[in-house]
Amino acid sequence: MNGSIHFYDFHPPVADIRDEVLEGLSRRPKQVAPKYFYDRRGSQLFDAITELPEYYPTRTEVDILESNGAQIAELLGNDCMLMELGSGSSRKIRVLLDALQPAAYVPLDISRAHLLDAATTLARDYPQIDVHAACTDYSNGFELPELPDHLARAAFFPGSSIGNFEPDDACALLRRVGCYLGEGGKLLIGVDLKKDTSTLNAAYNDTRQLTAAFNLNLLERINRELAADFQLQCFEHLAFFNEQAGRIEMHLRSTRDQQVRVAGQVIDFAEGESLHTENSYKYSVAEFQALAAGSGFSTEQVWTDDARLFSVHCLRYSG
Ligand code: AVI
Repeated sequence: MNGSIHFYDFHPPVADIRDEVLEGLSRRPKQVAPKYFYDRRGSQLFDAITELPEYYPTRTEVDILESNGAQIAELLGNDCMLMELGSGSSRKIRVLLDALQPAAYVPLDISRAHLLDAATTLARDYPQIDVHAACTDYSNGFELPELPDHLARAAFFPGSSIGNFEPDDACALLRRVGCYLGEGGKLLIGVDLKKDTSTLNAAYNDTRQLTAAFNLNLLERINRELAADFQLQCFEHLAFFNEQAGRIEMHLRSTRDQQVRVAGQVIDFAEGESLHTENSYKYSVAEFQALAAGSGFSTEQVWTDDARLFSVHCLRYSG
């Protein structure tokens, strides 16, 4: 059988990005959504972060997937159409493709160049699988191509990217995934677990400062795409676990009073003022199961590593 590759571009237009960034900069505290980290360089930096000794989530999740591939395949079923949210460099999916042998793979990602590279390589390496790659902001509605409707649907949402959404938004997103899957559809989702604060803080403050570079690259992207003049040396990376909220927060803190132009508007920053760039919620297994239940999913199976750093849940949508 010969697989084929289809590419669908639903990337938001620059005007939408400008409006959303300006709206975030007008808030108190200022904020920009983490989805804007992922231009080509941001995606490359994120890939490098996943290899860092301090950043345990990726290797732990891959270990869990590799150790439980046969059982995962049994629960998700072969020959399905497997959608992946936030596919990035599509590395983890290889473990699943090997175990599951789906008929079609539907990677969704907001980073166009990264998605295209990854989907092309994957289609070459797995010629028996049809690849339908869609560049889309899945956090904001669910724009999808026309897809074959004769295959059972399953979804994979790895990396604890669900933690980058506010709990209410996470619920709404899971509900949309459920509607796409239909009743009985399976979702395999990776969720980072609550743990000691020092391990969490180290994962977002690595000694090579790749996370700092990833955070600051957001300003470089805004400079390039929205005719802005952020001076990167006048902002510093700040990341810490907010125990009360149960999340890592990332910020860019202004090191001086300054004015920045963004798309023709002047934005004032006071010394010490922060631009909030990301939340990364951490859940206990029970907390996440409750969130999933609120979105119409029941738990079929949960796997964790021995140190209970990370969890992978197989969920079933019941509407
Ligand atoms: C993509 N996401 C799950 C990562 C996280 O851990 O929240 C993004 C990240 N931010 C800093 N390091 C990694």
